[in-house]
Amino acid sequence: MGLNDPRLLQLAQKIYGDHFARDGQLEKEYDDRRKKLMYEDILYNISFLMTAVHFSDDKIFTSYARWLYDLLCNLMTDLDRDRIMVQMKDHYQILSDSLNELPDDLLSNDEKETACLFLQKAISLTQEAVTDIPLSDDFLGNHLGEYRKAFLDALMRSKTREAYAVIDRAREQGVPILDIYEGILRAVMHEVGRLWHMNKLTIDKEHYCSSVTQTVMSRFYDELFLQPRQHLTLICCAVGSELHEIGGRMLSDLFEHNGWDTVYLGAAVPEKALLNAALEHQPNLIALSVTMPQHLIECESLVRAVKTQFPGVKIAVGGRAFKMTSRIWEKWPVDYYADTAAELIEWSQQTFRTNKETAPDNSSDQG
Ligand code: B12
Repeated sequence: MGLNDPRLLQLAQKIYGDHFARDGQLEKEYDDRRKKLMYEDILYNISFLMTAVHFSDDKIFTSYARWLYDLLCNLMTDLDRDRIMVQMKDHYQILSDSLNELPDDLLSNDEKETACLFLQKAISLTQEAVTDIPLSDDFLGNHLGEYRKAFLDALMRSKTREAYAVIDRAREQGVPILDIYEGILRAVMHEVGRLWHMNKLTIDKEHYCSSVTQTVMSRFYDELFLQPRQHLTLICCAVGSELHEIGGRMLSDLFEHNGWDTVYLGAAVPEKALLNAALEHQPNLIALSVTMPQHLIECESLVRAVKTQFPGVKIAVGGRAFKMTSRIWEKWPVDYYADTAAELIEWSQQTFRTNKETAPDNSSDQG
């Protein structure tokens, strides 16, 4: 078995051609530099495979396949891990299908069989590697860790139905909606952000994770909107040109689940629009969400405008941006800051119950 044999170069050229013929996307994803590197990699792959077969040691090939997958994920950060997996899987399959074309003096029939076996192992481990990423320490260290991991794994592999099934299972197994929202979905989205920051996840995958998370939440709407009413109104939104809106939406949904009437205005709400909404809906509480610190200036202006025009309305602020400050909310006329929706709900239960109990009951005077 000669690694420098010209027939191996021919094999590499065939594999290269077959791969482009099989997968129309490659032409768009690979510029000339990538094409050159791909061809070189095919030669490397063949030589590692031949070496592994020579020693009858699959690890020589599989450990290389794992290393190569990680390398490609780190180099081609415009492509998702699952897309790179598909490319590698196709490559190993085409290589496997092409081995028969090699003459026996280069690779005997037994060796071809062994090579095919090693290639199937490389395919399996590359498929598994899509979700094999170091996660942050506290991500799994909680009773909801198993659901978090399964939901994130499904998202990483773009398996929407599987992602839904994980959350359905959690609900069936008695996990309360509050824990599904703040214990699973929030934790997964924060992990998604960390993975994006570490270049382990593309922007389009981050968008996909956001949209699936939002549709998962909307699947609870029948349950959320059927709770007994408390006759209290919440307006919630994300301020400035803030596009991060899942946190605000989550908070609003959880208030609805607690019997509040909620008016959720979504992302990037201008000051005037919020003030109009406050006039129309006469809320008891306005919750403002800020994720990017550059929207804090608009948030402060909004807080002051609301307090001036609607002095009786309580205002709460929250979101990631506040965690990046030295407790800036203490300098603003806000009634409450909280890290989670659960904390704000608890505070509201105390605050508005007390208000109701201490409020003068004028009903008999009017009778
Ligand atoms: C999803 C996401 C997006 C989506 C948003 C989609 C959508 N429809 O909302 C998209 C793709 C649009 C996006 C865009 C960007 N993003 Co982004 N994004 C995220 C990500 C991964 C998750 C956000 C999320 O949904 N979290 C889940 C919710 C449930 O959690 P939460 O927002 O923290 O809300 C909870 C609490 O904070 C609290 N809370 C929230 N609001 C309020 C309000 C009150 C009153 C209270 C009491 C509590 C409260 O309760 C909520 C429930 O527990 C974060 C990572 C992260 N750590 O958050 C990055 C992240 C916020 N994004 C980041 C960046 C850099 C960007 C972009 C600039 C670039 C990019 N990634 O594409 C743009 C900027 C867009 C813009 N103009 O605003 C950075 C910000 C870094 C920084 N320096 O601040 C992060 C942290 C990613 C990272 N690790 O670097 N992003």
